[in-house]
Amino acid sequence: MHTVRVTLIDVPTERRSTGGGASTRTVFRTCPLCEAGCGLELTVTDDGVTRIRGDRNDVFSRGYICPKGSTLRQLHDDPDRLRAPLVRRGGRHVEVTWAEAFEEADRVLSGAIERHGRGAMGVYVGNPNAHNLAGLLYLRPLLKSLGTRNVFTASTVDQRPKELSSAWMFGGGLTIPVPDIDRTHMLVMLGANPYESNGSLATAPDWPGRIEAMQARGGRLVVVDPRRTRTADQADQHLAIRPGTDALLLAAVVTCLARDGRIAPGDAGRYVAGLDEVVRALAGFTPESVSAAVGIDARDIERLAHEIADAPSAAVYGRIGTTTAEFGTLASWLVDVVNLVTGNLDRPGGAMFAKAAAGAANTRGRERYGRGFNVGRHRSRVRGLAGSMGELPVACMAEEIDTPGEGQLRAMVTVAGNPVLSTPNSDRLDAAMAGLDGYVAVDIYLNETTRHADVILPPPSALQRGHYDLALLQLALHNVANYSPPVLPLDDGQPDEWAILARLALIAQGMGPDADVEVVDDLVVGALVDAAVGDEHGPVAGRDRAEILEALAPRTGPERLLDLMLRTGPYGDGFGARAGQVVPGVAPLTLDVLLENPHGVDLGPLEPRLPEVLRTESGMVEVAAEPLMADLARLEAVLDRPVPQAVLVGRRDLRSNNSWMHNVNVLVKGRPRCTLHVHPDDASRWELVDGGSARVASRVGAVEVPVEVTDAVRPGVVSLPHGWGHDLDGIRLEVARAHAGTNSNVLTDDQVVDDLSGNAVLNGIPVEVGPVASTA
Ligand SMILES: Nc1nc2c(c(=O)[nH]1)N[C@H]1C(S)=C(S)[C@@H](COP(=O)(O)OP(=O)(O)OC[C@H]3O[C@@H](n4cnc5c(=O)[nH]c(N)nc54)[C@H](O)[C@@H]3O)O[C@H]1N2
Ligand SMILES: Nc1nc2c(c(=O)[nH]1)N[C@H]1C(S)=C(S)[C@@H](COP(=O)(O)OP(=O)(O)OC[C@H]3O[C@@H](n4cnc5c(=O)[nH]c(N)nc54)[C@H](O)[C@@H]3O)O[C@H]1N2
Ligand code: SF4
Ligand SMILES: [Mo]
Repeated sequence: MHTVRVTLIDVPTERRSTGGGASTRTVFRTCPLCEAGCGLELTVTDDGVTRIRGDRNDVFSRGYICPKGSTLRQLHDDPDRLRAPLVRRGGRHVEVTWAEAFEEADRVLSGAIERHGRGAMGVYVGNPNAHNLAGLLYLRPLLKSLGTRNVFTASTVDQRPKELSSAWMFGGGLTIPVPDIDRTHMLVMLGANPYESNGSLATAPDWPGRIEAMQARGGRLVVVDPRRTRTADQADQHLAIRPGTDALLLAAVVTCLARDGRIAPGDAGRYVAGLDEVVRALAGFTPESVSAAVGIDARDIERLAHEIADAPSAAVYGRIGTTTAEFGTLASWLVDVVNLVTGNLDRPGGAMFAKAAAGAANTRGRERYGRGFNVGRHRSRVRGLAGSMGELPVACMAEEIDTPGEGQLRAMVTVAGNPVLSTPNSDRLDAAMAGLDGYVAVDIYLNETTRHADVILPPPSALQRGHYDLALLQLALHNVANYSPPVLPLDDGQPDEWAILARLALIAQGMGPDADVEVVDDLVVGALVDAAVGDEHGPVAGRDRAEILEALAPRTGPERLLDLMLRTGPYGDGFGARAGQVVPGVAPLTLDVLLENPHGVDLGPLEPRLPEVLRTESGMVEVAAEPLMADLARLEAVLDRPVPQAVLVGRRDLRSNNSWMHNVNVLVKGRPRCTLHVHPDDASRWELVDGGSARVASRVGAVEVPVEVTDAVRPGVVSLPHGWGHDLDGIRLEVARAHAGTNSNVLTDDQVVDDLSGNAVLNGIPVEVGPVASTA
C-alpha cells in the first residue's frame, strides 16, 4: 500500500557533532503538550532523544519548561504507545498491518453507512487536535466526507461559552481578548489556575514568572476561586467564590461601577454598540443582592470593582471554572464587559487581541465587518440542544447513541479524544459506546474510550511530526511565530497523522482503502488557495491559482498549507506582493523564514486592534447581543436558590494532562494525586478522615475516593481532578493502571448544561458526601 511521508527538512542551524561513532545533534522544537507552547532544546543521538530542556533562546519561553515538557521522550518510548494499528478480533485487540487496518476501517465505516445511513455516523474530536497541524487542517475533509451533523468535540466540555460570547461580541469565535500580563497593573483571574495548568485561552510560557514580574513592578493579582490554589497562594487577594456564581459577581461589579458613575470604556467605546442597554439590564445585580449567592462580602465586591477601575490598567481573565459552569457564556461575556467598562478592552495592560501570523479569521477578508453569528440552526435529536460552530454539545453524545429511533447514532470515529473519561456521565457514555455497530479510533493508546473501537489507527509520536501552533498563537500574549520540523523520522510504513485522516476521508467517500491520499491533500490546498486568491482584501487577491501552487511546490501535507497561510497572513511575503518588512528586522514570513529561525520569530507586543479585528455585521462590538441579554433572566432566577449540602469542582495538577499522560512513570510516581479535597469542617461533619475513603454520590453516579482534608477548599465544596479512572478492562496502559485513580465524570451530569452554549457543567455539581459504609 502506498504511504505518504512528509519530507523531512533539515534545520539549517542545528548543531551536529560526531564522536565515537555516534552523531549528536541539538534541535529545537515547540512543546505540543499544553497551550503554553514552550521552546525545547533536544539532544538527539543515533539512539534517539537523550535530553530535553528549555530552549533559553526561544523568543517567547526563554528557557521555561514544566515537568511535562521533558517527557516527550518518555511518551515516544512508552512501550504501551501504539506503533501498529489494532483491530478487534474475538473481543481482543490484535496488531495488524496498515493495509489490513485500513481495509477493516473501510468495512466498518462503509458497512455502517450502508446499513444505517450517514445520519447515523458520529465523530468525536479531542483536545490534542488543537495542538496538531494534522488535526487542525485535515479533520475538515474527514468530517465533510462522513456527511454527518453528529459532530462532537472537547470544545463543549471546555471553552465553547467563551467562543460564543466572543463570536457575538467581536464576530469571531477565536477573537478572544487575552490579559496583557506583561504590562498590566492588575490581573483578576477567575476560575483559572495557571500555576498548575500553564494557562489557557491566553498563550504564554511561564505564567508564574510573568505574574511574579507583574507583582515586582507593583501590580496586583486577585484570584477568584473556591479553592486556595497555588495561583491563589501567590495572589495579593483571594476571593473564595461559591462555584457557579462568577456571572453574578461580574454583573455586580458592573452595576457597582454604574452606580458610582464610573462606566468609562475609553478608546474602545467608539466602537461599541449597546453598552447603555447592558448596564441597565445588569442593574438588578448589585453587590448586596448577589453577595449571599456568590459567598463574597458585598464590600469585597465593591472593593474589587473600584480597584479594577482605579488601576492604571487592569485585565480580567476567566477560564475553566467560569466556562464549564451553569452560566458559562454569561460569565465569559461579563469578563469582557468588565474589561470594557473600565477602559481596559484593547489597551496595553488590559485585555488585548493577538495578531497571529497564520490561520486567524480576524486577519482575513474585509476589516471590521463580517457576517454575524448564530447558534441553534441545528439541534440535537433527543434533547433538542442547540448546536454551534458545526458541532453538537458532547453532553448529549451518549443519549444520541443509546436512544433508539430515526437518526440514532450507530457508528463513531474518534480522533485524539477520550470522552469516556472526559465528558459528563461517563458510565452512560461508556455503556453506549460498547453498543455501537462500528467504531474507528485515531489514537496513540488503547485506553478507556478506544477499547470499544473495532479499529485503532495510531499516528506517529509528537517527535515524529512537524509543529506549528496554528490555533494557540491566535491567543498569544505576545505575537510570535515558531515552526518545528519533525525531530525523528517516521517508522517504516507508518503513515503520518494527516495521511490517516485523509485516508479515512477517502474511505468515508466510498473510495475504498487504497485511494491516493495526495488527492485529498491537493483538494485541501486547492481550496485554501482559491480562498486566498478570492479574498479581495488579501495580499494575493486575483492572482493565478496555478502560480501560487507552483510557488508552494515541492512541499506537501501540513507544511505546504502552513507555508501558504504564513505567506498570505498579516506578516507574510504575499508571494512577492509584500516586499518590505511588516515588522522591523523580520523578513516577510514564509515557512523557510521560520525554518531559518529555530528559536522563533518575535513579531512584537500586542497592539490595539479595534476596530479592524472585528467581523461583526455592524462593524461594532456588539456588547448587547440579543442571546446574551435574553439569558440574564435565567441568571436572575438563581439569586435565591437553596444551596446544596456540597458541590463538586475539579482541579488540575502540573504533572497531569487531562486523561492521557498518566502512563508516564515520572509524572505519576509519588503521592496519589486523585484525591477528594475536603475542608476540615466538612470532614468532621461528614465523618471523614484524612487518608480515609469517602463515598461521593450525584444524581447520575457514585464513586469511592481517598480523602485529603485541607482548608485549601471552601467549606461546602469538594474537589476531585478529572482524567483518572484507569482501571477498566481491555486497556493497555500499564503504568496508568497502577495509579488508576477515580473518574470524576462518573459524577458530572450530562443533563445539566449551560443553556446558551450547551457546554457541559463540570463544576458546581451537587453531591452527597459521606464515609464509605464499613463492610465486613
Ligand atoms: N497540568 C495540566 N495542565 C493543563 C491541563 C491539565 O489537565 N493538566 N489541561 C489543559 C486544558 S485542556 C485546559 S482547558 C487548561 C485549563 O486551564 P485552567 O482553567 O487554568 O485550569 P484549572 O487548573 O482546572 O483551573 C480551573 C480553576 O477553576 C476553579 N473553579 C471551579 N469552579 C469554579 C467556579 O465556579 N468559579 C471560579 N471562579 N472558579 C472555579 C477550580 O478550583 C480551578 O482552580 O489547562 C490546560 N493545561
Ligand atoms: N470533570 C472535568 N472534566 C473535564 C474537564 C474538567 O476540568 N473537569 N476538562 C475538560 C477539558 S478542558 C478538556 S480539553 C477535555 C479533554 O477531553 P479529551 O480530548 O476527550 O481528552 P484527553 O484526555 O485530552 O484525551 C486525548 C486523547 O488523545 C490521544 N492522543 C494524544 N496525543 C495524540 C496525537 O497526537 N494524536 C492522536 N490521534 N491522539 C492523541 C490520547 O491517547 C487520548 O486518548 O476534558 C474535559 N473534561
Ligand atoms: S508548560 Fe506546557 S508547553 Fe511548556 S513544557 Fe510544560 S507542557 Fe510543554
Ligand atoms: Mo481543555
